[in-house]
Amino acid sequence: SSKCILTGLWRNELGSKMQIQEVKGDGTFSGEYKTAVSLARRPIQPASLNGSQHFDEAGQPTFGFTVNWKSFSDSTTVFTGQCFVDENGKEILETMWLLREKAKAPNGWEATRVGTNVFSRIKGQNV
Ligand code: B9F
Repeated sequence: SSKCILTGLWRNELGSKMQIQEVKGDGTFSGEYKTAVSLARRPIQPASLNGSQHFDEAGQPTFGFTVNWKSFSDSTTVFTGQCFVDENGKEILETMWLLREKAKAPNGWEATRVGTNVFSRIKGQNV
């Protein structure tokens, strides 16, 4: 079928990869995020992710997940997006993200970054 389930291995246009494990009956899932980019002094480490997806009859579900960069940074990124499947069965995840950098005090205008990422499924790695 053309229904998109997030389980599997995905790569975005930056080269970052994420592995999403089994999506549970209530739509929740967890996995691992390996960012290809970082501005931290400490080396990049895999980060845990936790999220939730809808189950959509049309197979183009929305979802959200949180990445906790705790192994090398005090910051947190949230992603929200939607899975689309084209007529050839190719799946993409169209997302936007917000990254909160730890600030020393409230009201810091500079503490949140925003952006977009598009993920494609890495072939043969959908289990
Ligand atoms: O580089 C980020 C970071 C946070 C605090 C010090 C370094 C951690 C990695 C974020 C990776 C982002 C991108 N990767 C990807 O696949 S998450 C959204 C993008 N999509 C310096 C200070 C605050 C940010 C950078 Fe930092």
